[in-house]
Amino acid sequence: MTDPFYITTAISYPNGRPHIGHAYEAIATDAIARYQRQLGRDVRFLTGTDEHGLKMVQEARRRGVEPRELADEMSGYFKAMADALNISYDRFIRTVDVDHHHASQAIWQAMADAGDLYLDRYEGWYSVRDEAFYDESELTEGEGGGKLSPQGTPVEWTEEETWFFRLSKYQQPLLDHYAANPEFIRPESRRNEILRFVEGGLADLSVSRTSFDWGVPVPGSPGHVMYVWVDALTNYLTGAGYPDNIELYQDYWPANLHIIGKDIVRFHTVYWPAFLMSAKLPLPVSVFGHGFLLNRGEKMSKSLGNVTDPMALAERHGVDAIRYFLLREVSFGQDGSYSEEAIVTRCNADLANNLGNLAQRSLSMIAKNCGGRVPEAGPRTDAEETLFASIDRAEAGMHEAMKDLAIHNALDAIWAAARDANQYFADQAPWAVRKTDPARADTILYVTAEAIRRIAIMARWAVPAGADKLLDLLGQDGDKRSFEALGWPIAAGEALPAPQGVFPRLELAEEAA
Ligand code: ME8
Repeated sequence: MTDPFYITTAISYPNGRPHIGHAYEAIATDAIARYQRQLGRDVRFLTGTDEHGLKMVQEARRRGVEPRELADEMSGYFKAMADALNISYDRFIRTVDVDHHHASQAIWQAMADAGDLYLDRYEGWYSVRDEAFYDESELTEGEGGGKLSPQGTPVEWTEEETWFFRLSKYQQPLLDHYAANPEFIRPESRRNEILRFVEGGLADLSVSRTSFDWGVPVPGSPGHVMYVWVDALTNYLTGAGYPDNIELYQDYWPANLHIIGKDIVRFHTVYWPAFLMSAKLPLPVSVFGHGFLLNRGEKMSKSLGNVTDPMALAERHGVDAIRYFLLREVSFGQDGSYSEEAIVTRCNADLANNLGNLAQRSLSMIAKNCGGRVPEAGPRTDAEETLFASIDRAEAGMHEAMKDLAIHNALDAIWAAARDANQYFADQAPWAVRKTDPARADTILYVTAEAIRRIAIMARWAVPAGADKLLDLLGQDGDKRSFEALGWPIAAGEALPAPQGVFPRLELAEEAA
């Protein structure tokens, strides 16, 4: 396998429909996956749903259905969202899949063989909303007198016989791993948080449940199902063929990048590597904890009634607009805020007025004045040199930013070139120049088309539909859209299809205005 790159999202709980936070994570991960493909890497991209656990059991009970029925229905909405948002996953995994049960039991057996599992009685606090155990010292007093987890969710006292995993044994190996691999936890702020947590000591972890049966059965231990996070984390291995599909596994494990939200960094950078160490499996290269999306600066919640349906937003404004807004406006790694006004303002400025308008004007002139063929370019002036230097800078800036997964900075770099291309077109005014110097007007149109081509290739991983439409309008085949193709200038004489609008202007919806 040449240069494999295995990337994953978290798998979402399908106890309700997807919200915009789920859409954000899928879009950001997809952008990185597409970027890596354009670099020429052999990308495998996994996403899906996390269907076991008490949270699902309780929601199903509330609705008067079986957990499986709830999971089937809601998982369908997550898959439909991924498809609608142009998420280029290779597999949509469901933790009810047969091969996933098999993988979970295999890693369990490996941890048992390592002597890391023992039966004992669990007595402690559990948050169903977080599907997490908490130490008494981590809890705070809620307003109603009940105790709250560090995430602000209610906890309940739990007592049952369960299997335990010797997490305590892995404190030092984990600290050693963090020290030797600074890239393992990103960004830096999350890394520091985890270092402090692990340095504080690790208690063994309860990893099975006996009070309900909606989960992966523990091998050889009737009545026990695995703690939902044990099977959930294992999805990344299932998606790489573990344990039976040796070929897939050898190609893609260990994963290069797990993209997850900031609330579940502990599971991914403490429990997960400890399970893998115990099972003697290689660790993922990097875990990146992104921030949370806030609705006009406020946390989304059902009780506030401000949970946004990403599908409705995408239907109203278009998929590329939602993708571009979230990727450009939120500093990747930090929290970000969205509102309809902000989406409309940002997308009209960058997509419609800037790139879309430039393409529409220049391609219409090529259609009208150059017989619909890319014109010949004559000698370049300083104006052309300056524009191409700006595009070169954008390319370098994009790659530099993406090394740190600074997606927003990568887009900022690309759009600086788009602004310069617009300025070039306005300053050079080919419509006026044509009256006195048609050859020079042709050069300006050629250079503009070439600039749009390069910008579209650079923007493709973020706004795939619109960028591909631009490349169609420029007569560029599918094999001319990787980053390598940035160095293959558009050919004069190329016959172009009739120009069409790309990136339409957005209107603010009535109710949001
Ligand atoms: O945590 N903004 O599932 P989940 C941005 N099943 N991201 C958000 C968000 C918001 N407002 N709300 C949630 C789970 N997320 C587990 C994961 S992985 C082996 C198991 C992110 O449906 C959240 O941080 O609660 C997580 O990465 C993902 O959405 C799924 O959240």
